[in-house]
Amino acid sequence: MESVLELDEAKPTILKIGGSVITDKNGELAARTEVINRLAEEIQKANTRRLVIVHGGGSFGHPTAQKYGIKEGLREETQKIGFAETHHVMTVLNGLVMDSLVWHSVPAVSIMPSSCIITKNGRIKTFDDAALKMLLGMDFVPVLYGDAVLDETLGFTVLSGDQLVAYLAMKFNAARIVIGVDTDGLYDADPKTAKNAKLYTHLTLSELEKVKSRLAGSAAVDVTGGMLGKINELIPVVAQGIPVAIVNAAKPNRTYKALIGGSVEGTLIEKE
Ligand code: IP8
Repeated sequence: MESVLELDEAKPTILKIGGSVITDKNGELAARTEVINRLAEEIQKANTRRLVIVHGGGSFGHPTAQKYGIKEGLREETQKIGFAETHHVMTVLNGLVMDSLVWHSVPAVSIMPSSCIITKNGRIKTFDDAALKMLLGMDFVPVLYGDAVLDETLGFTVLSGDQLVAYLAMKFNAARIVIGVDTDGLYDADPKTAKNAKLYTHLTLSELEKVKSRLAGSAAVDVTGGMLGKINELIPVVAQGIPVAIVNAAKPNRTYKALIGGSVEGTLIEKE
């Protein structure tokens, strides 16, 4: 069966760009500027109407957040500089993404999640989305990212780009989500370690739920943690009828092709 992503230009498209695509996760503060530039070119070429971009943290947000235990919340004063540092390095990575988008003539405007979102126990509780709505209505391209945010119960925490994508898609009734990762899509095992890992080209909601329980029950939880987290966020989105395309954004043109719609080179997830 051919996996085809339908386009509805009146509704927003949410594009997630994985931190592992735009940074080198083995380094520290190691941006892949050539990849960022290529993606900016693809985004400009696709010229998608009502596009929202969310990017991840990669080797910017994650090592700092981990060093200070930011996700687990505020327990001691010394973590405060860690919260500030985690947020700051995300603004640095965001600056590099913005630089590239704007110089490629994409009318992108950055929205800082830590300034408009408060979570409760790690889940988004309030989101002041007035600016985002207005930007979208004026055909700007709002750009958000995983960030260190304030949390009503924990003091602060880490908000993943994946939670943000799912939240935005449901809140704005998105036409579709495109997720750019550094593998060819969603596999039945980690393709980086399992040689015979099989790529899913199309999944329904019930098949996705089965994949989730397989991944959750396998010994490979650690290595697939990122993908399992994504699946958890995506299940309610797909249940709401929003299709999701997972493509390899590290390879040229896959993101462009997913953005212009039609046949998906990767994994397409649909309700039925
Ligand atoms: O890479 C996390 O965003 P993600 C951002 O989308 C931070 O999980 C601050 C680590």
